[in-house]
Amino acid sequence: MALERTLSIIKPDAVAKNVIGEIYTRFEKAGLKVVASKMKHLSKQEAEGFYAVHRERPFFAALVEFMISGPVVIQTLQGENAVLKHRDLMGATNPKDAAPGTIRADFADSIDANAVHGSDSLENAAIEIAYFFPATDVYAR
Ligand code: RTP
Ligand code: MG
Repeated sequence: MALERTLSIIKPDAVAKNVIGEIYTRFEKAGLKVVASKMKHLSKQEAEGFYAVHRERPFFAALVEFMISGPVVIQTLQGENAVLKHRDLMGATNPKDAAPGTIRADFADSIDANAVHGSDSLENAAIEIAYFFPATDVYAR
């Protein structure tokens, strides 16, 4: 087991549904600690930069428009196997395929409005954490 950090975003749909606390509780109950946190209404440039890996995909424009449709809550989570543990809590990208009890099964409406983002690898987690948080804003706990 390895102590890891991962980047999590509560997307505009879940913020609008007023379930920030319920989602944080799931992280905490799973042993993930919030070590950095902020609410932010992303600019188009910030959202495009964050999802740059998807820029050639057909859903890119819709994804960016959705991500800037309202404020998001961005956090760094720390814990044993944090990257995979967080992905397991999130559930499948399409909520129709998400296992019962996962965040997307419970709070997501569609593959576009799917409640949360999570880093998909340790390597991407480091890049994504640095994208939103200077090292001085991440707190060892
Ligand atoms: P995320 O990056 O948001 O954590 O989601 P993910 O890894 O489960 O999915 P990814 O393949 O990275 O796609 C990023 C986001 O793009 C939207 N998407 N739409 N219409 C489509 O076929 C489609 N595929 C992906 C989703 O909102 C997904 O979360
Ligand atoms: Mg992804």
